[in-house]
Amino acid sequence: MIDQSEDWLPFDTKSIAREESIVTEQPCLFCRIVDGEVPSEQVGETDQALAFRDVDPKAPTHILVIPKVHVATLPELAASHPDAAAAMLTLARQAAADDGVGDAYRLVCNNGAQVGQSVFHAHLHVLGGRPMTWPPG
Ligand code: DGP
Repeated sequence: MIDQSEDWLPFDTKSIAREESIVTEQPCLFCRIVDGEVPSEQVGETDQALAFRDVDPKAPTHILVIPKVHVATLPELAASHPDAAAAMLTLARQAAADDGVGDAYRLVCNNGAQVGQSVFHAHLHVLGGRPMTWPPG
């Protein structure tokens, strides 16, 4: 009978796997932008939120507003850090006004991979500066 347990091994395989995942796990892109490790064109900041231009703009104004704290989705952020979620809305409005579109902007939150979320750090898209159709695709 083969002993399939790992008890006989002279080291703790579970803790090695844990450490390897810490080393190999990709750090969150937007956390790296918050930390300044990844450059971005910042257009606004508060103590809880950051606004910067989307690298692949879909409108003349296309700004991303993110919380500085790492939470994967906006609904989760609203539950765990409601003040940071409110700060995002305030900063979105300010960033749109500063970008010259006043209060005529669309806020988009792609919540979940199935509807287009590709970065799992909560964010709002602030879109403006051109006519928009409804419903979105
Ligand atoms: P979403 O697909 O809803 O998760 O939006 C993520 C957005 O992030 C997408 O519109 C492109 C943008 N993005 C991805 N990588 C970068 C980056 O390195 N810098 C900036 N400024 N935006 C990025």
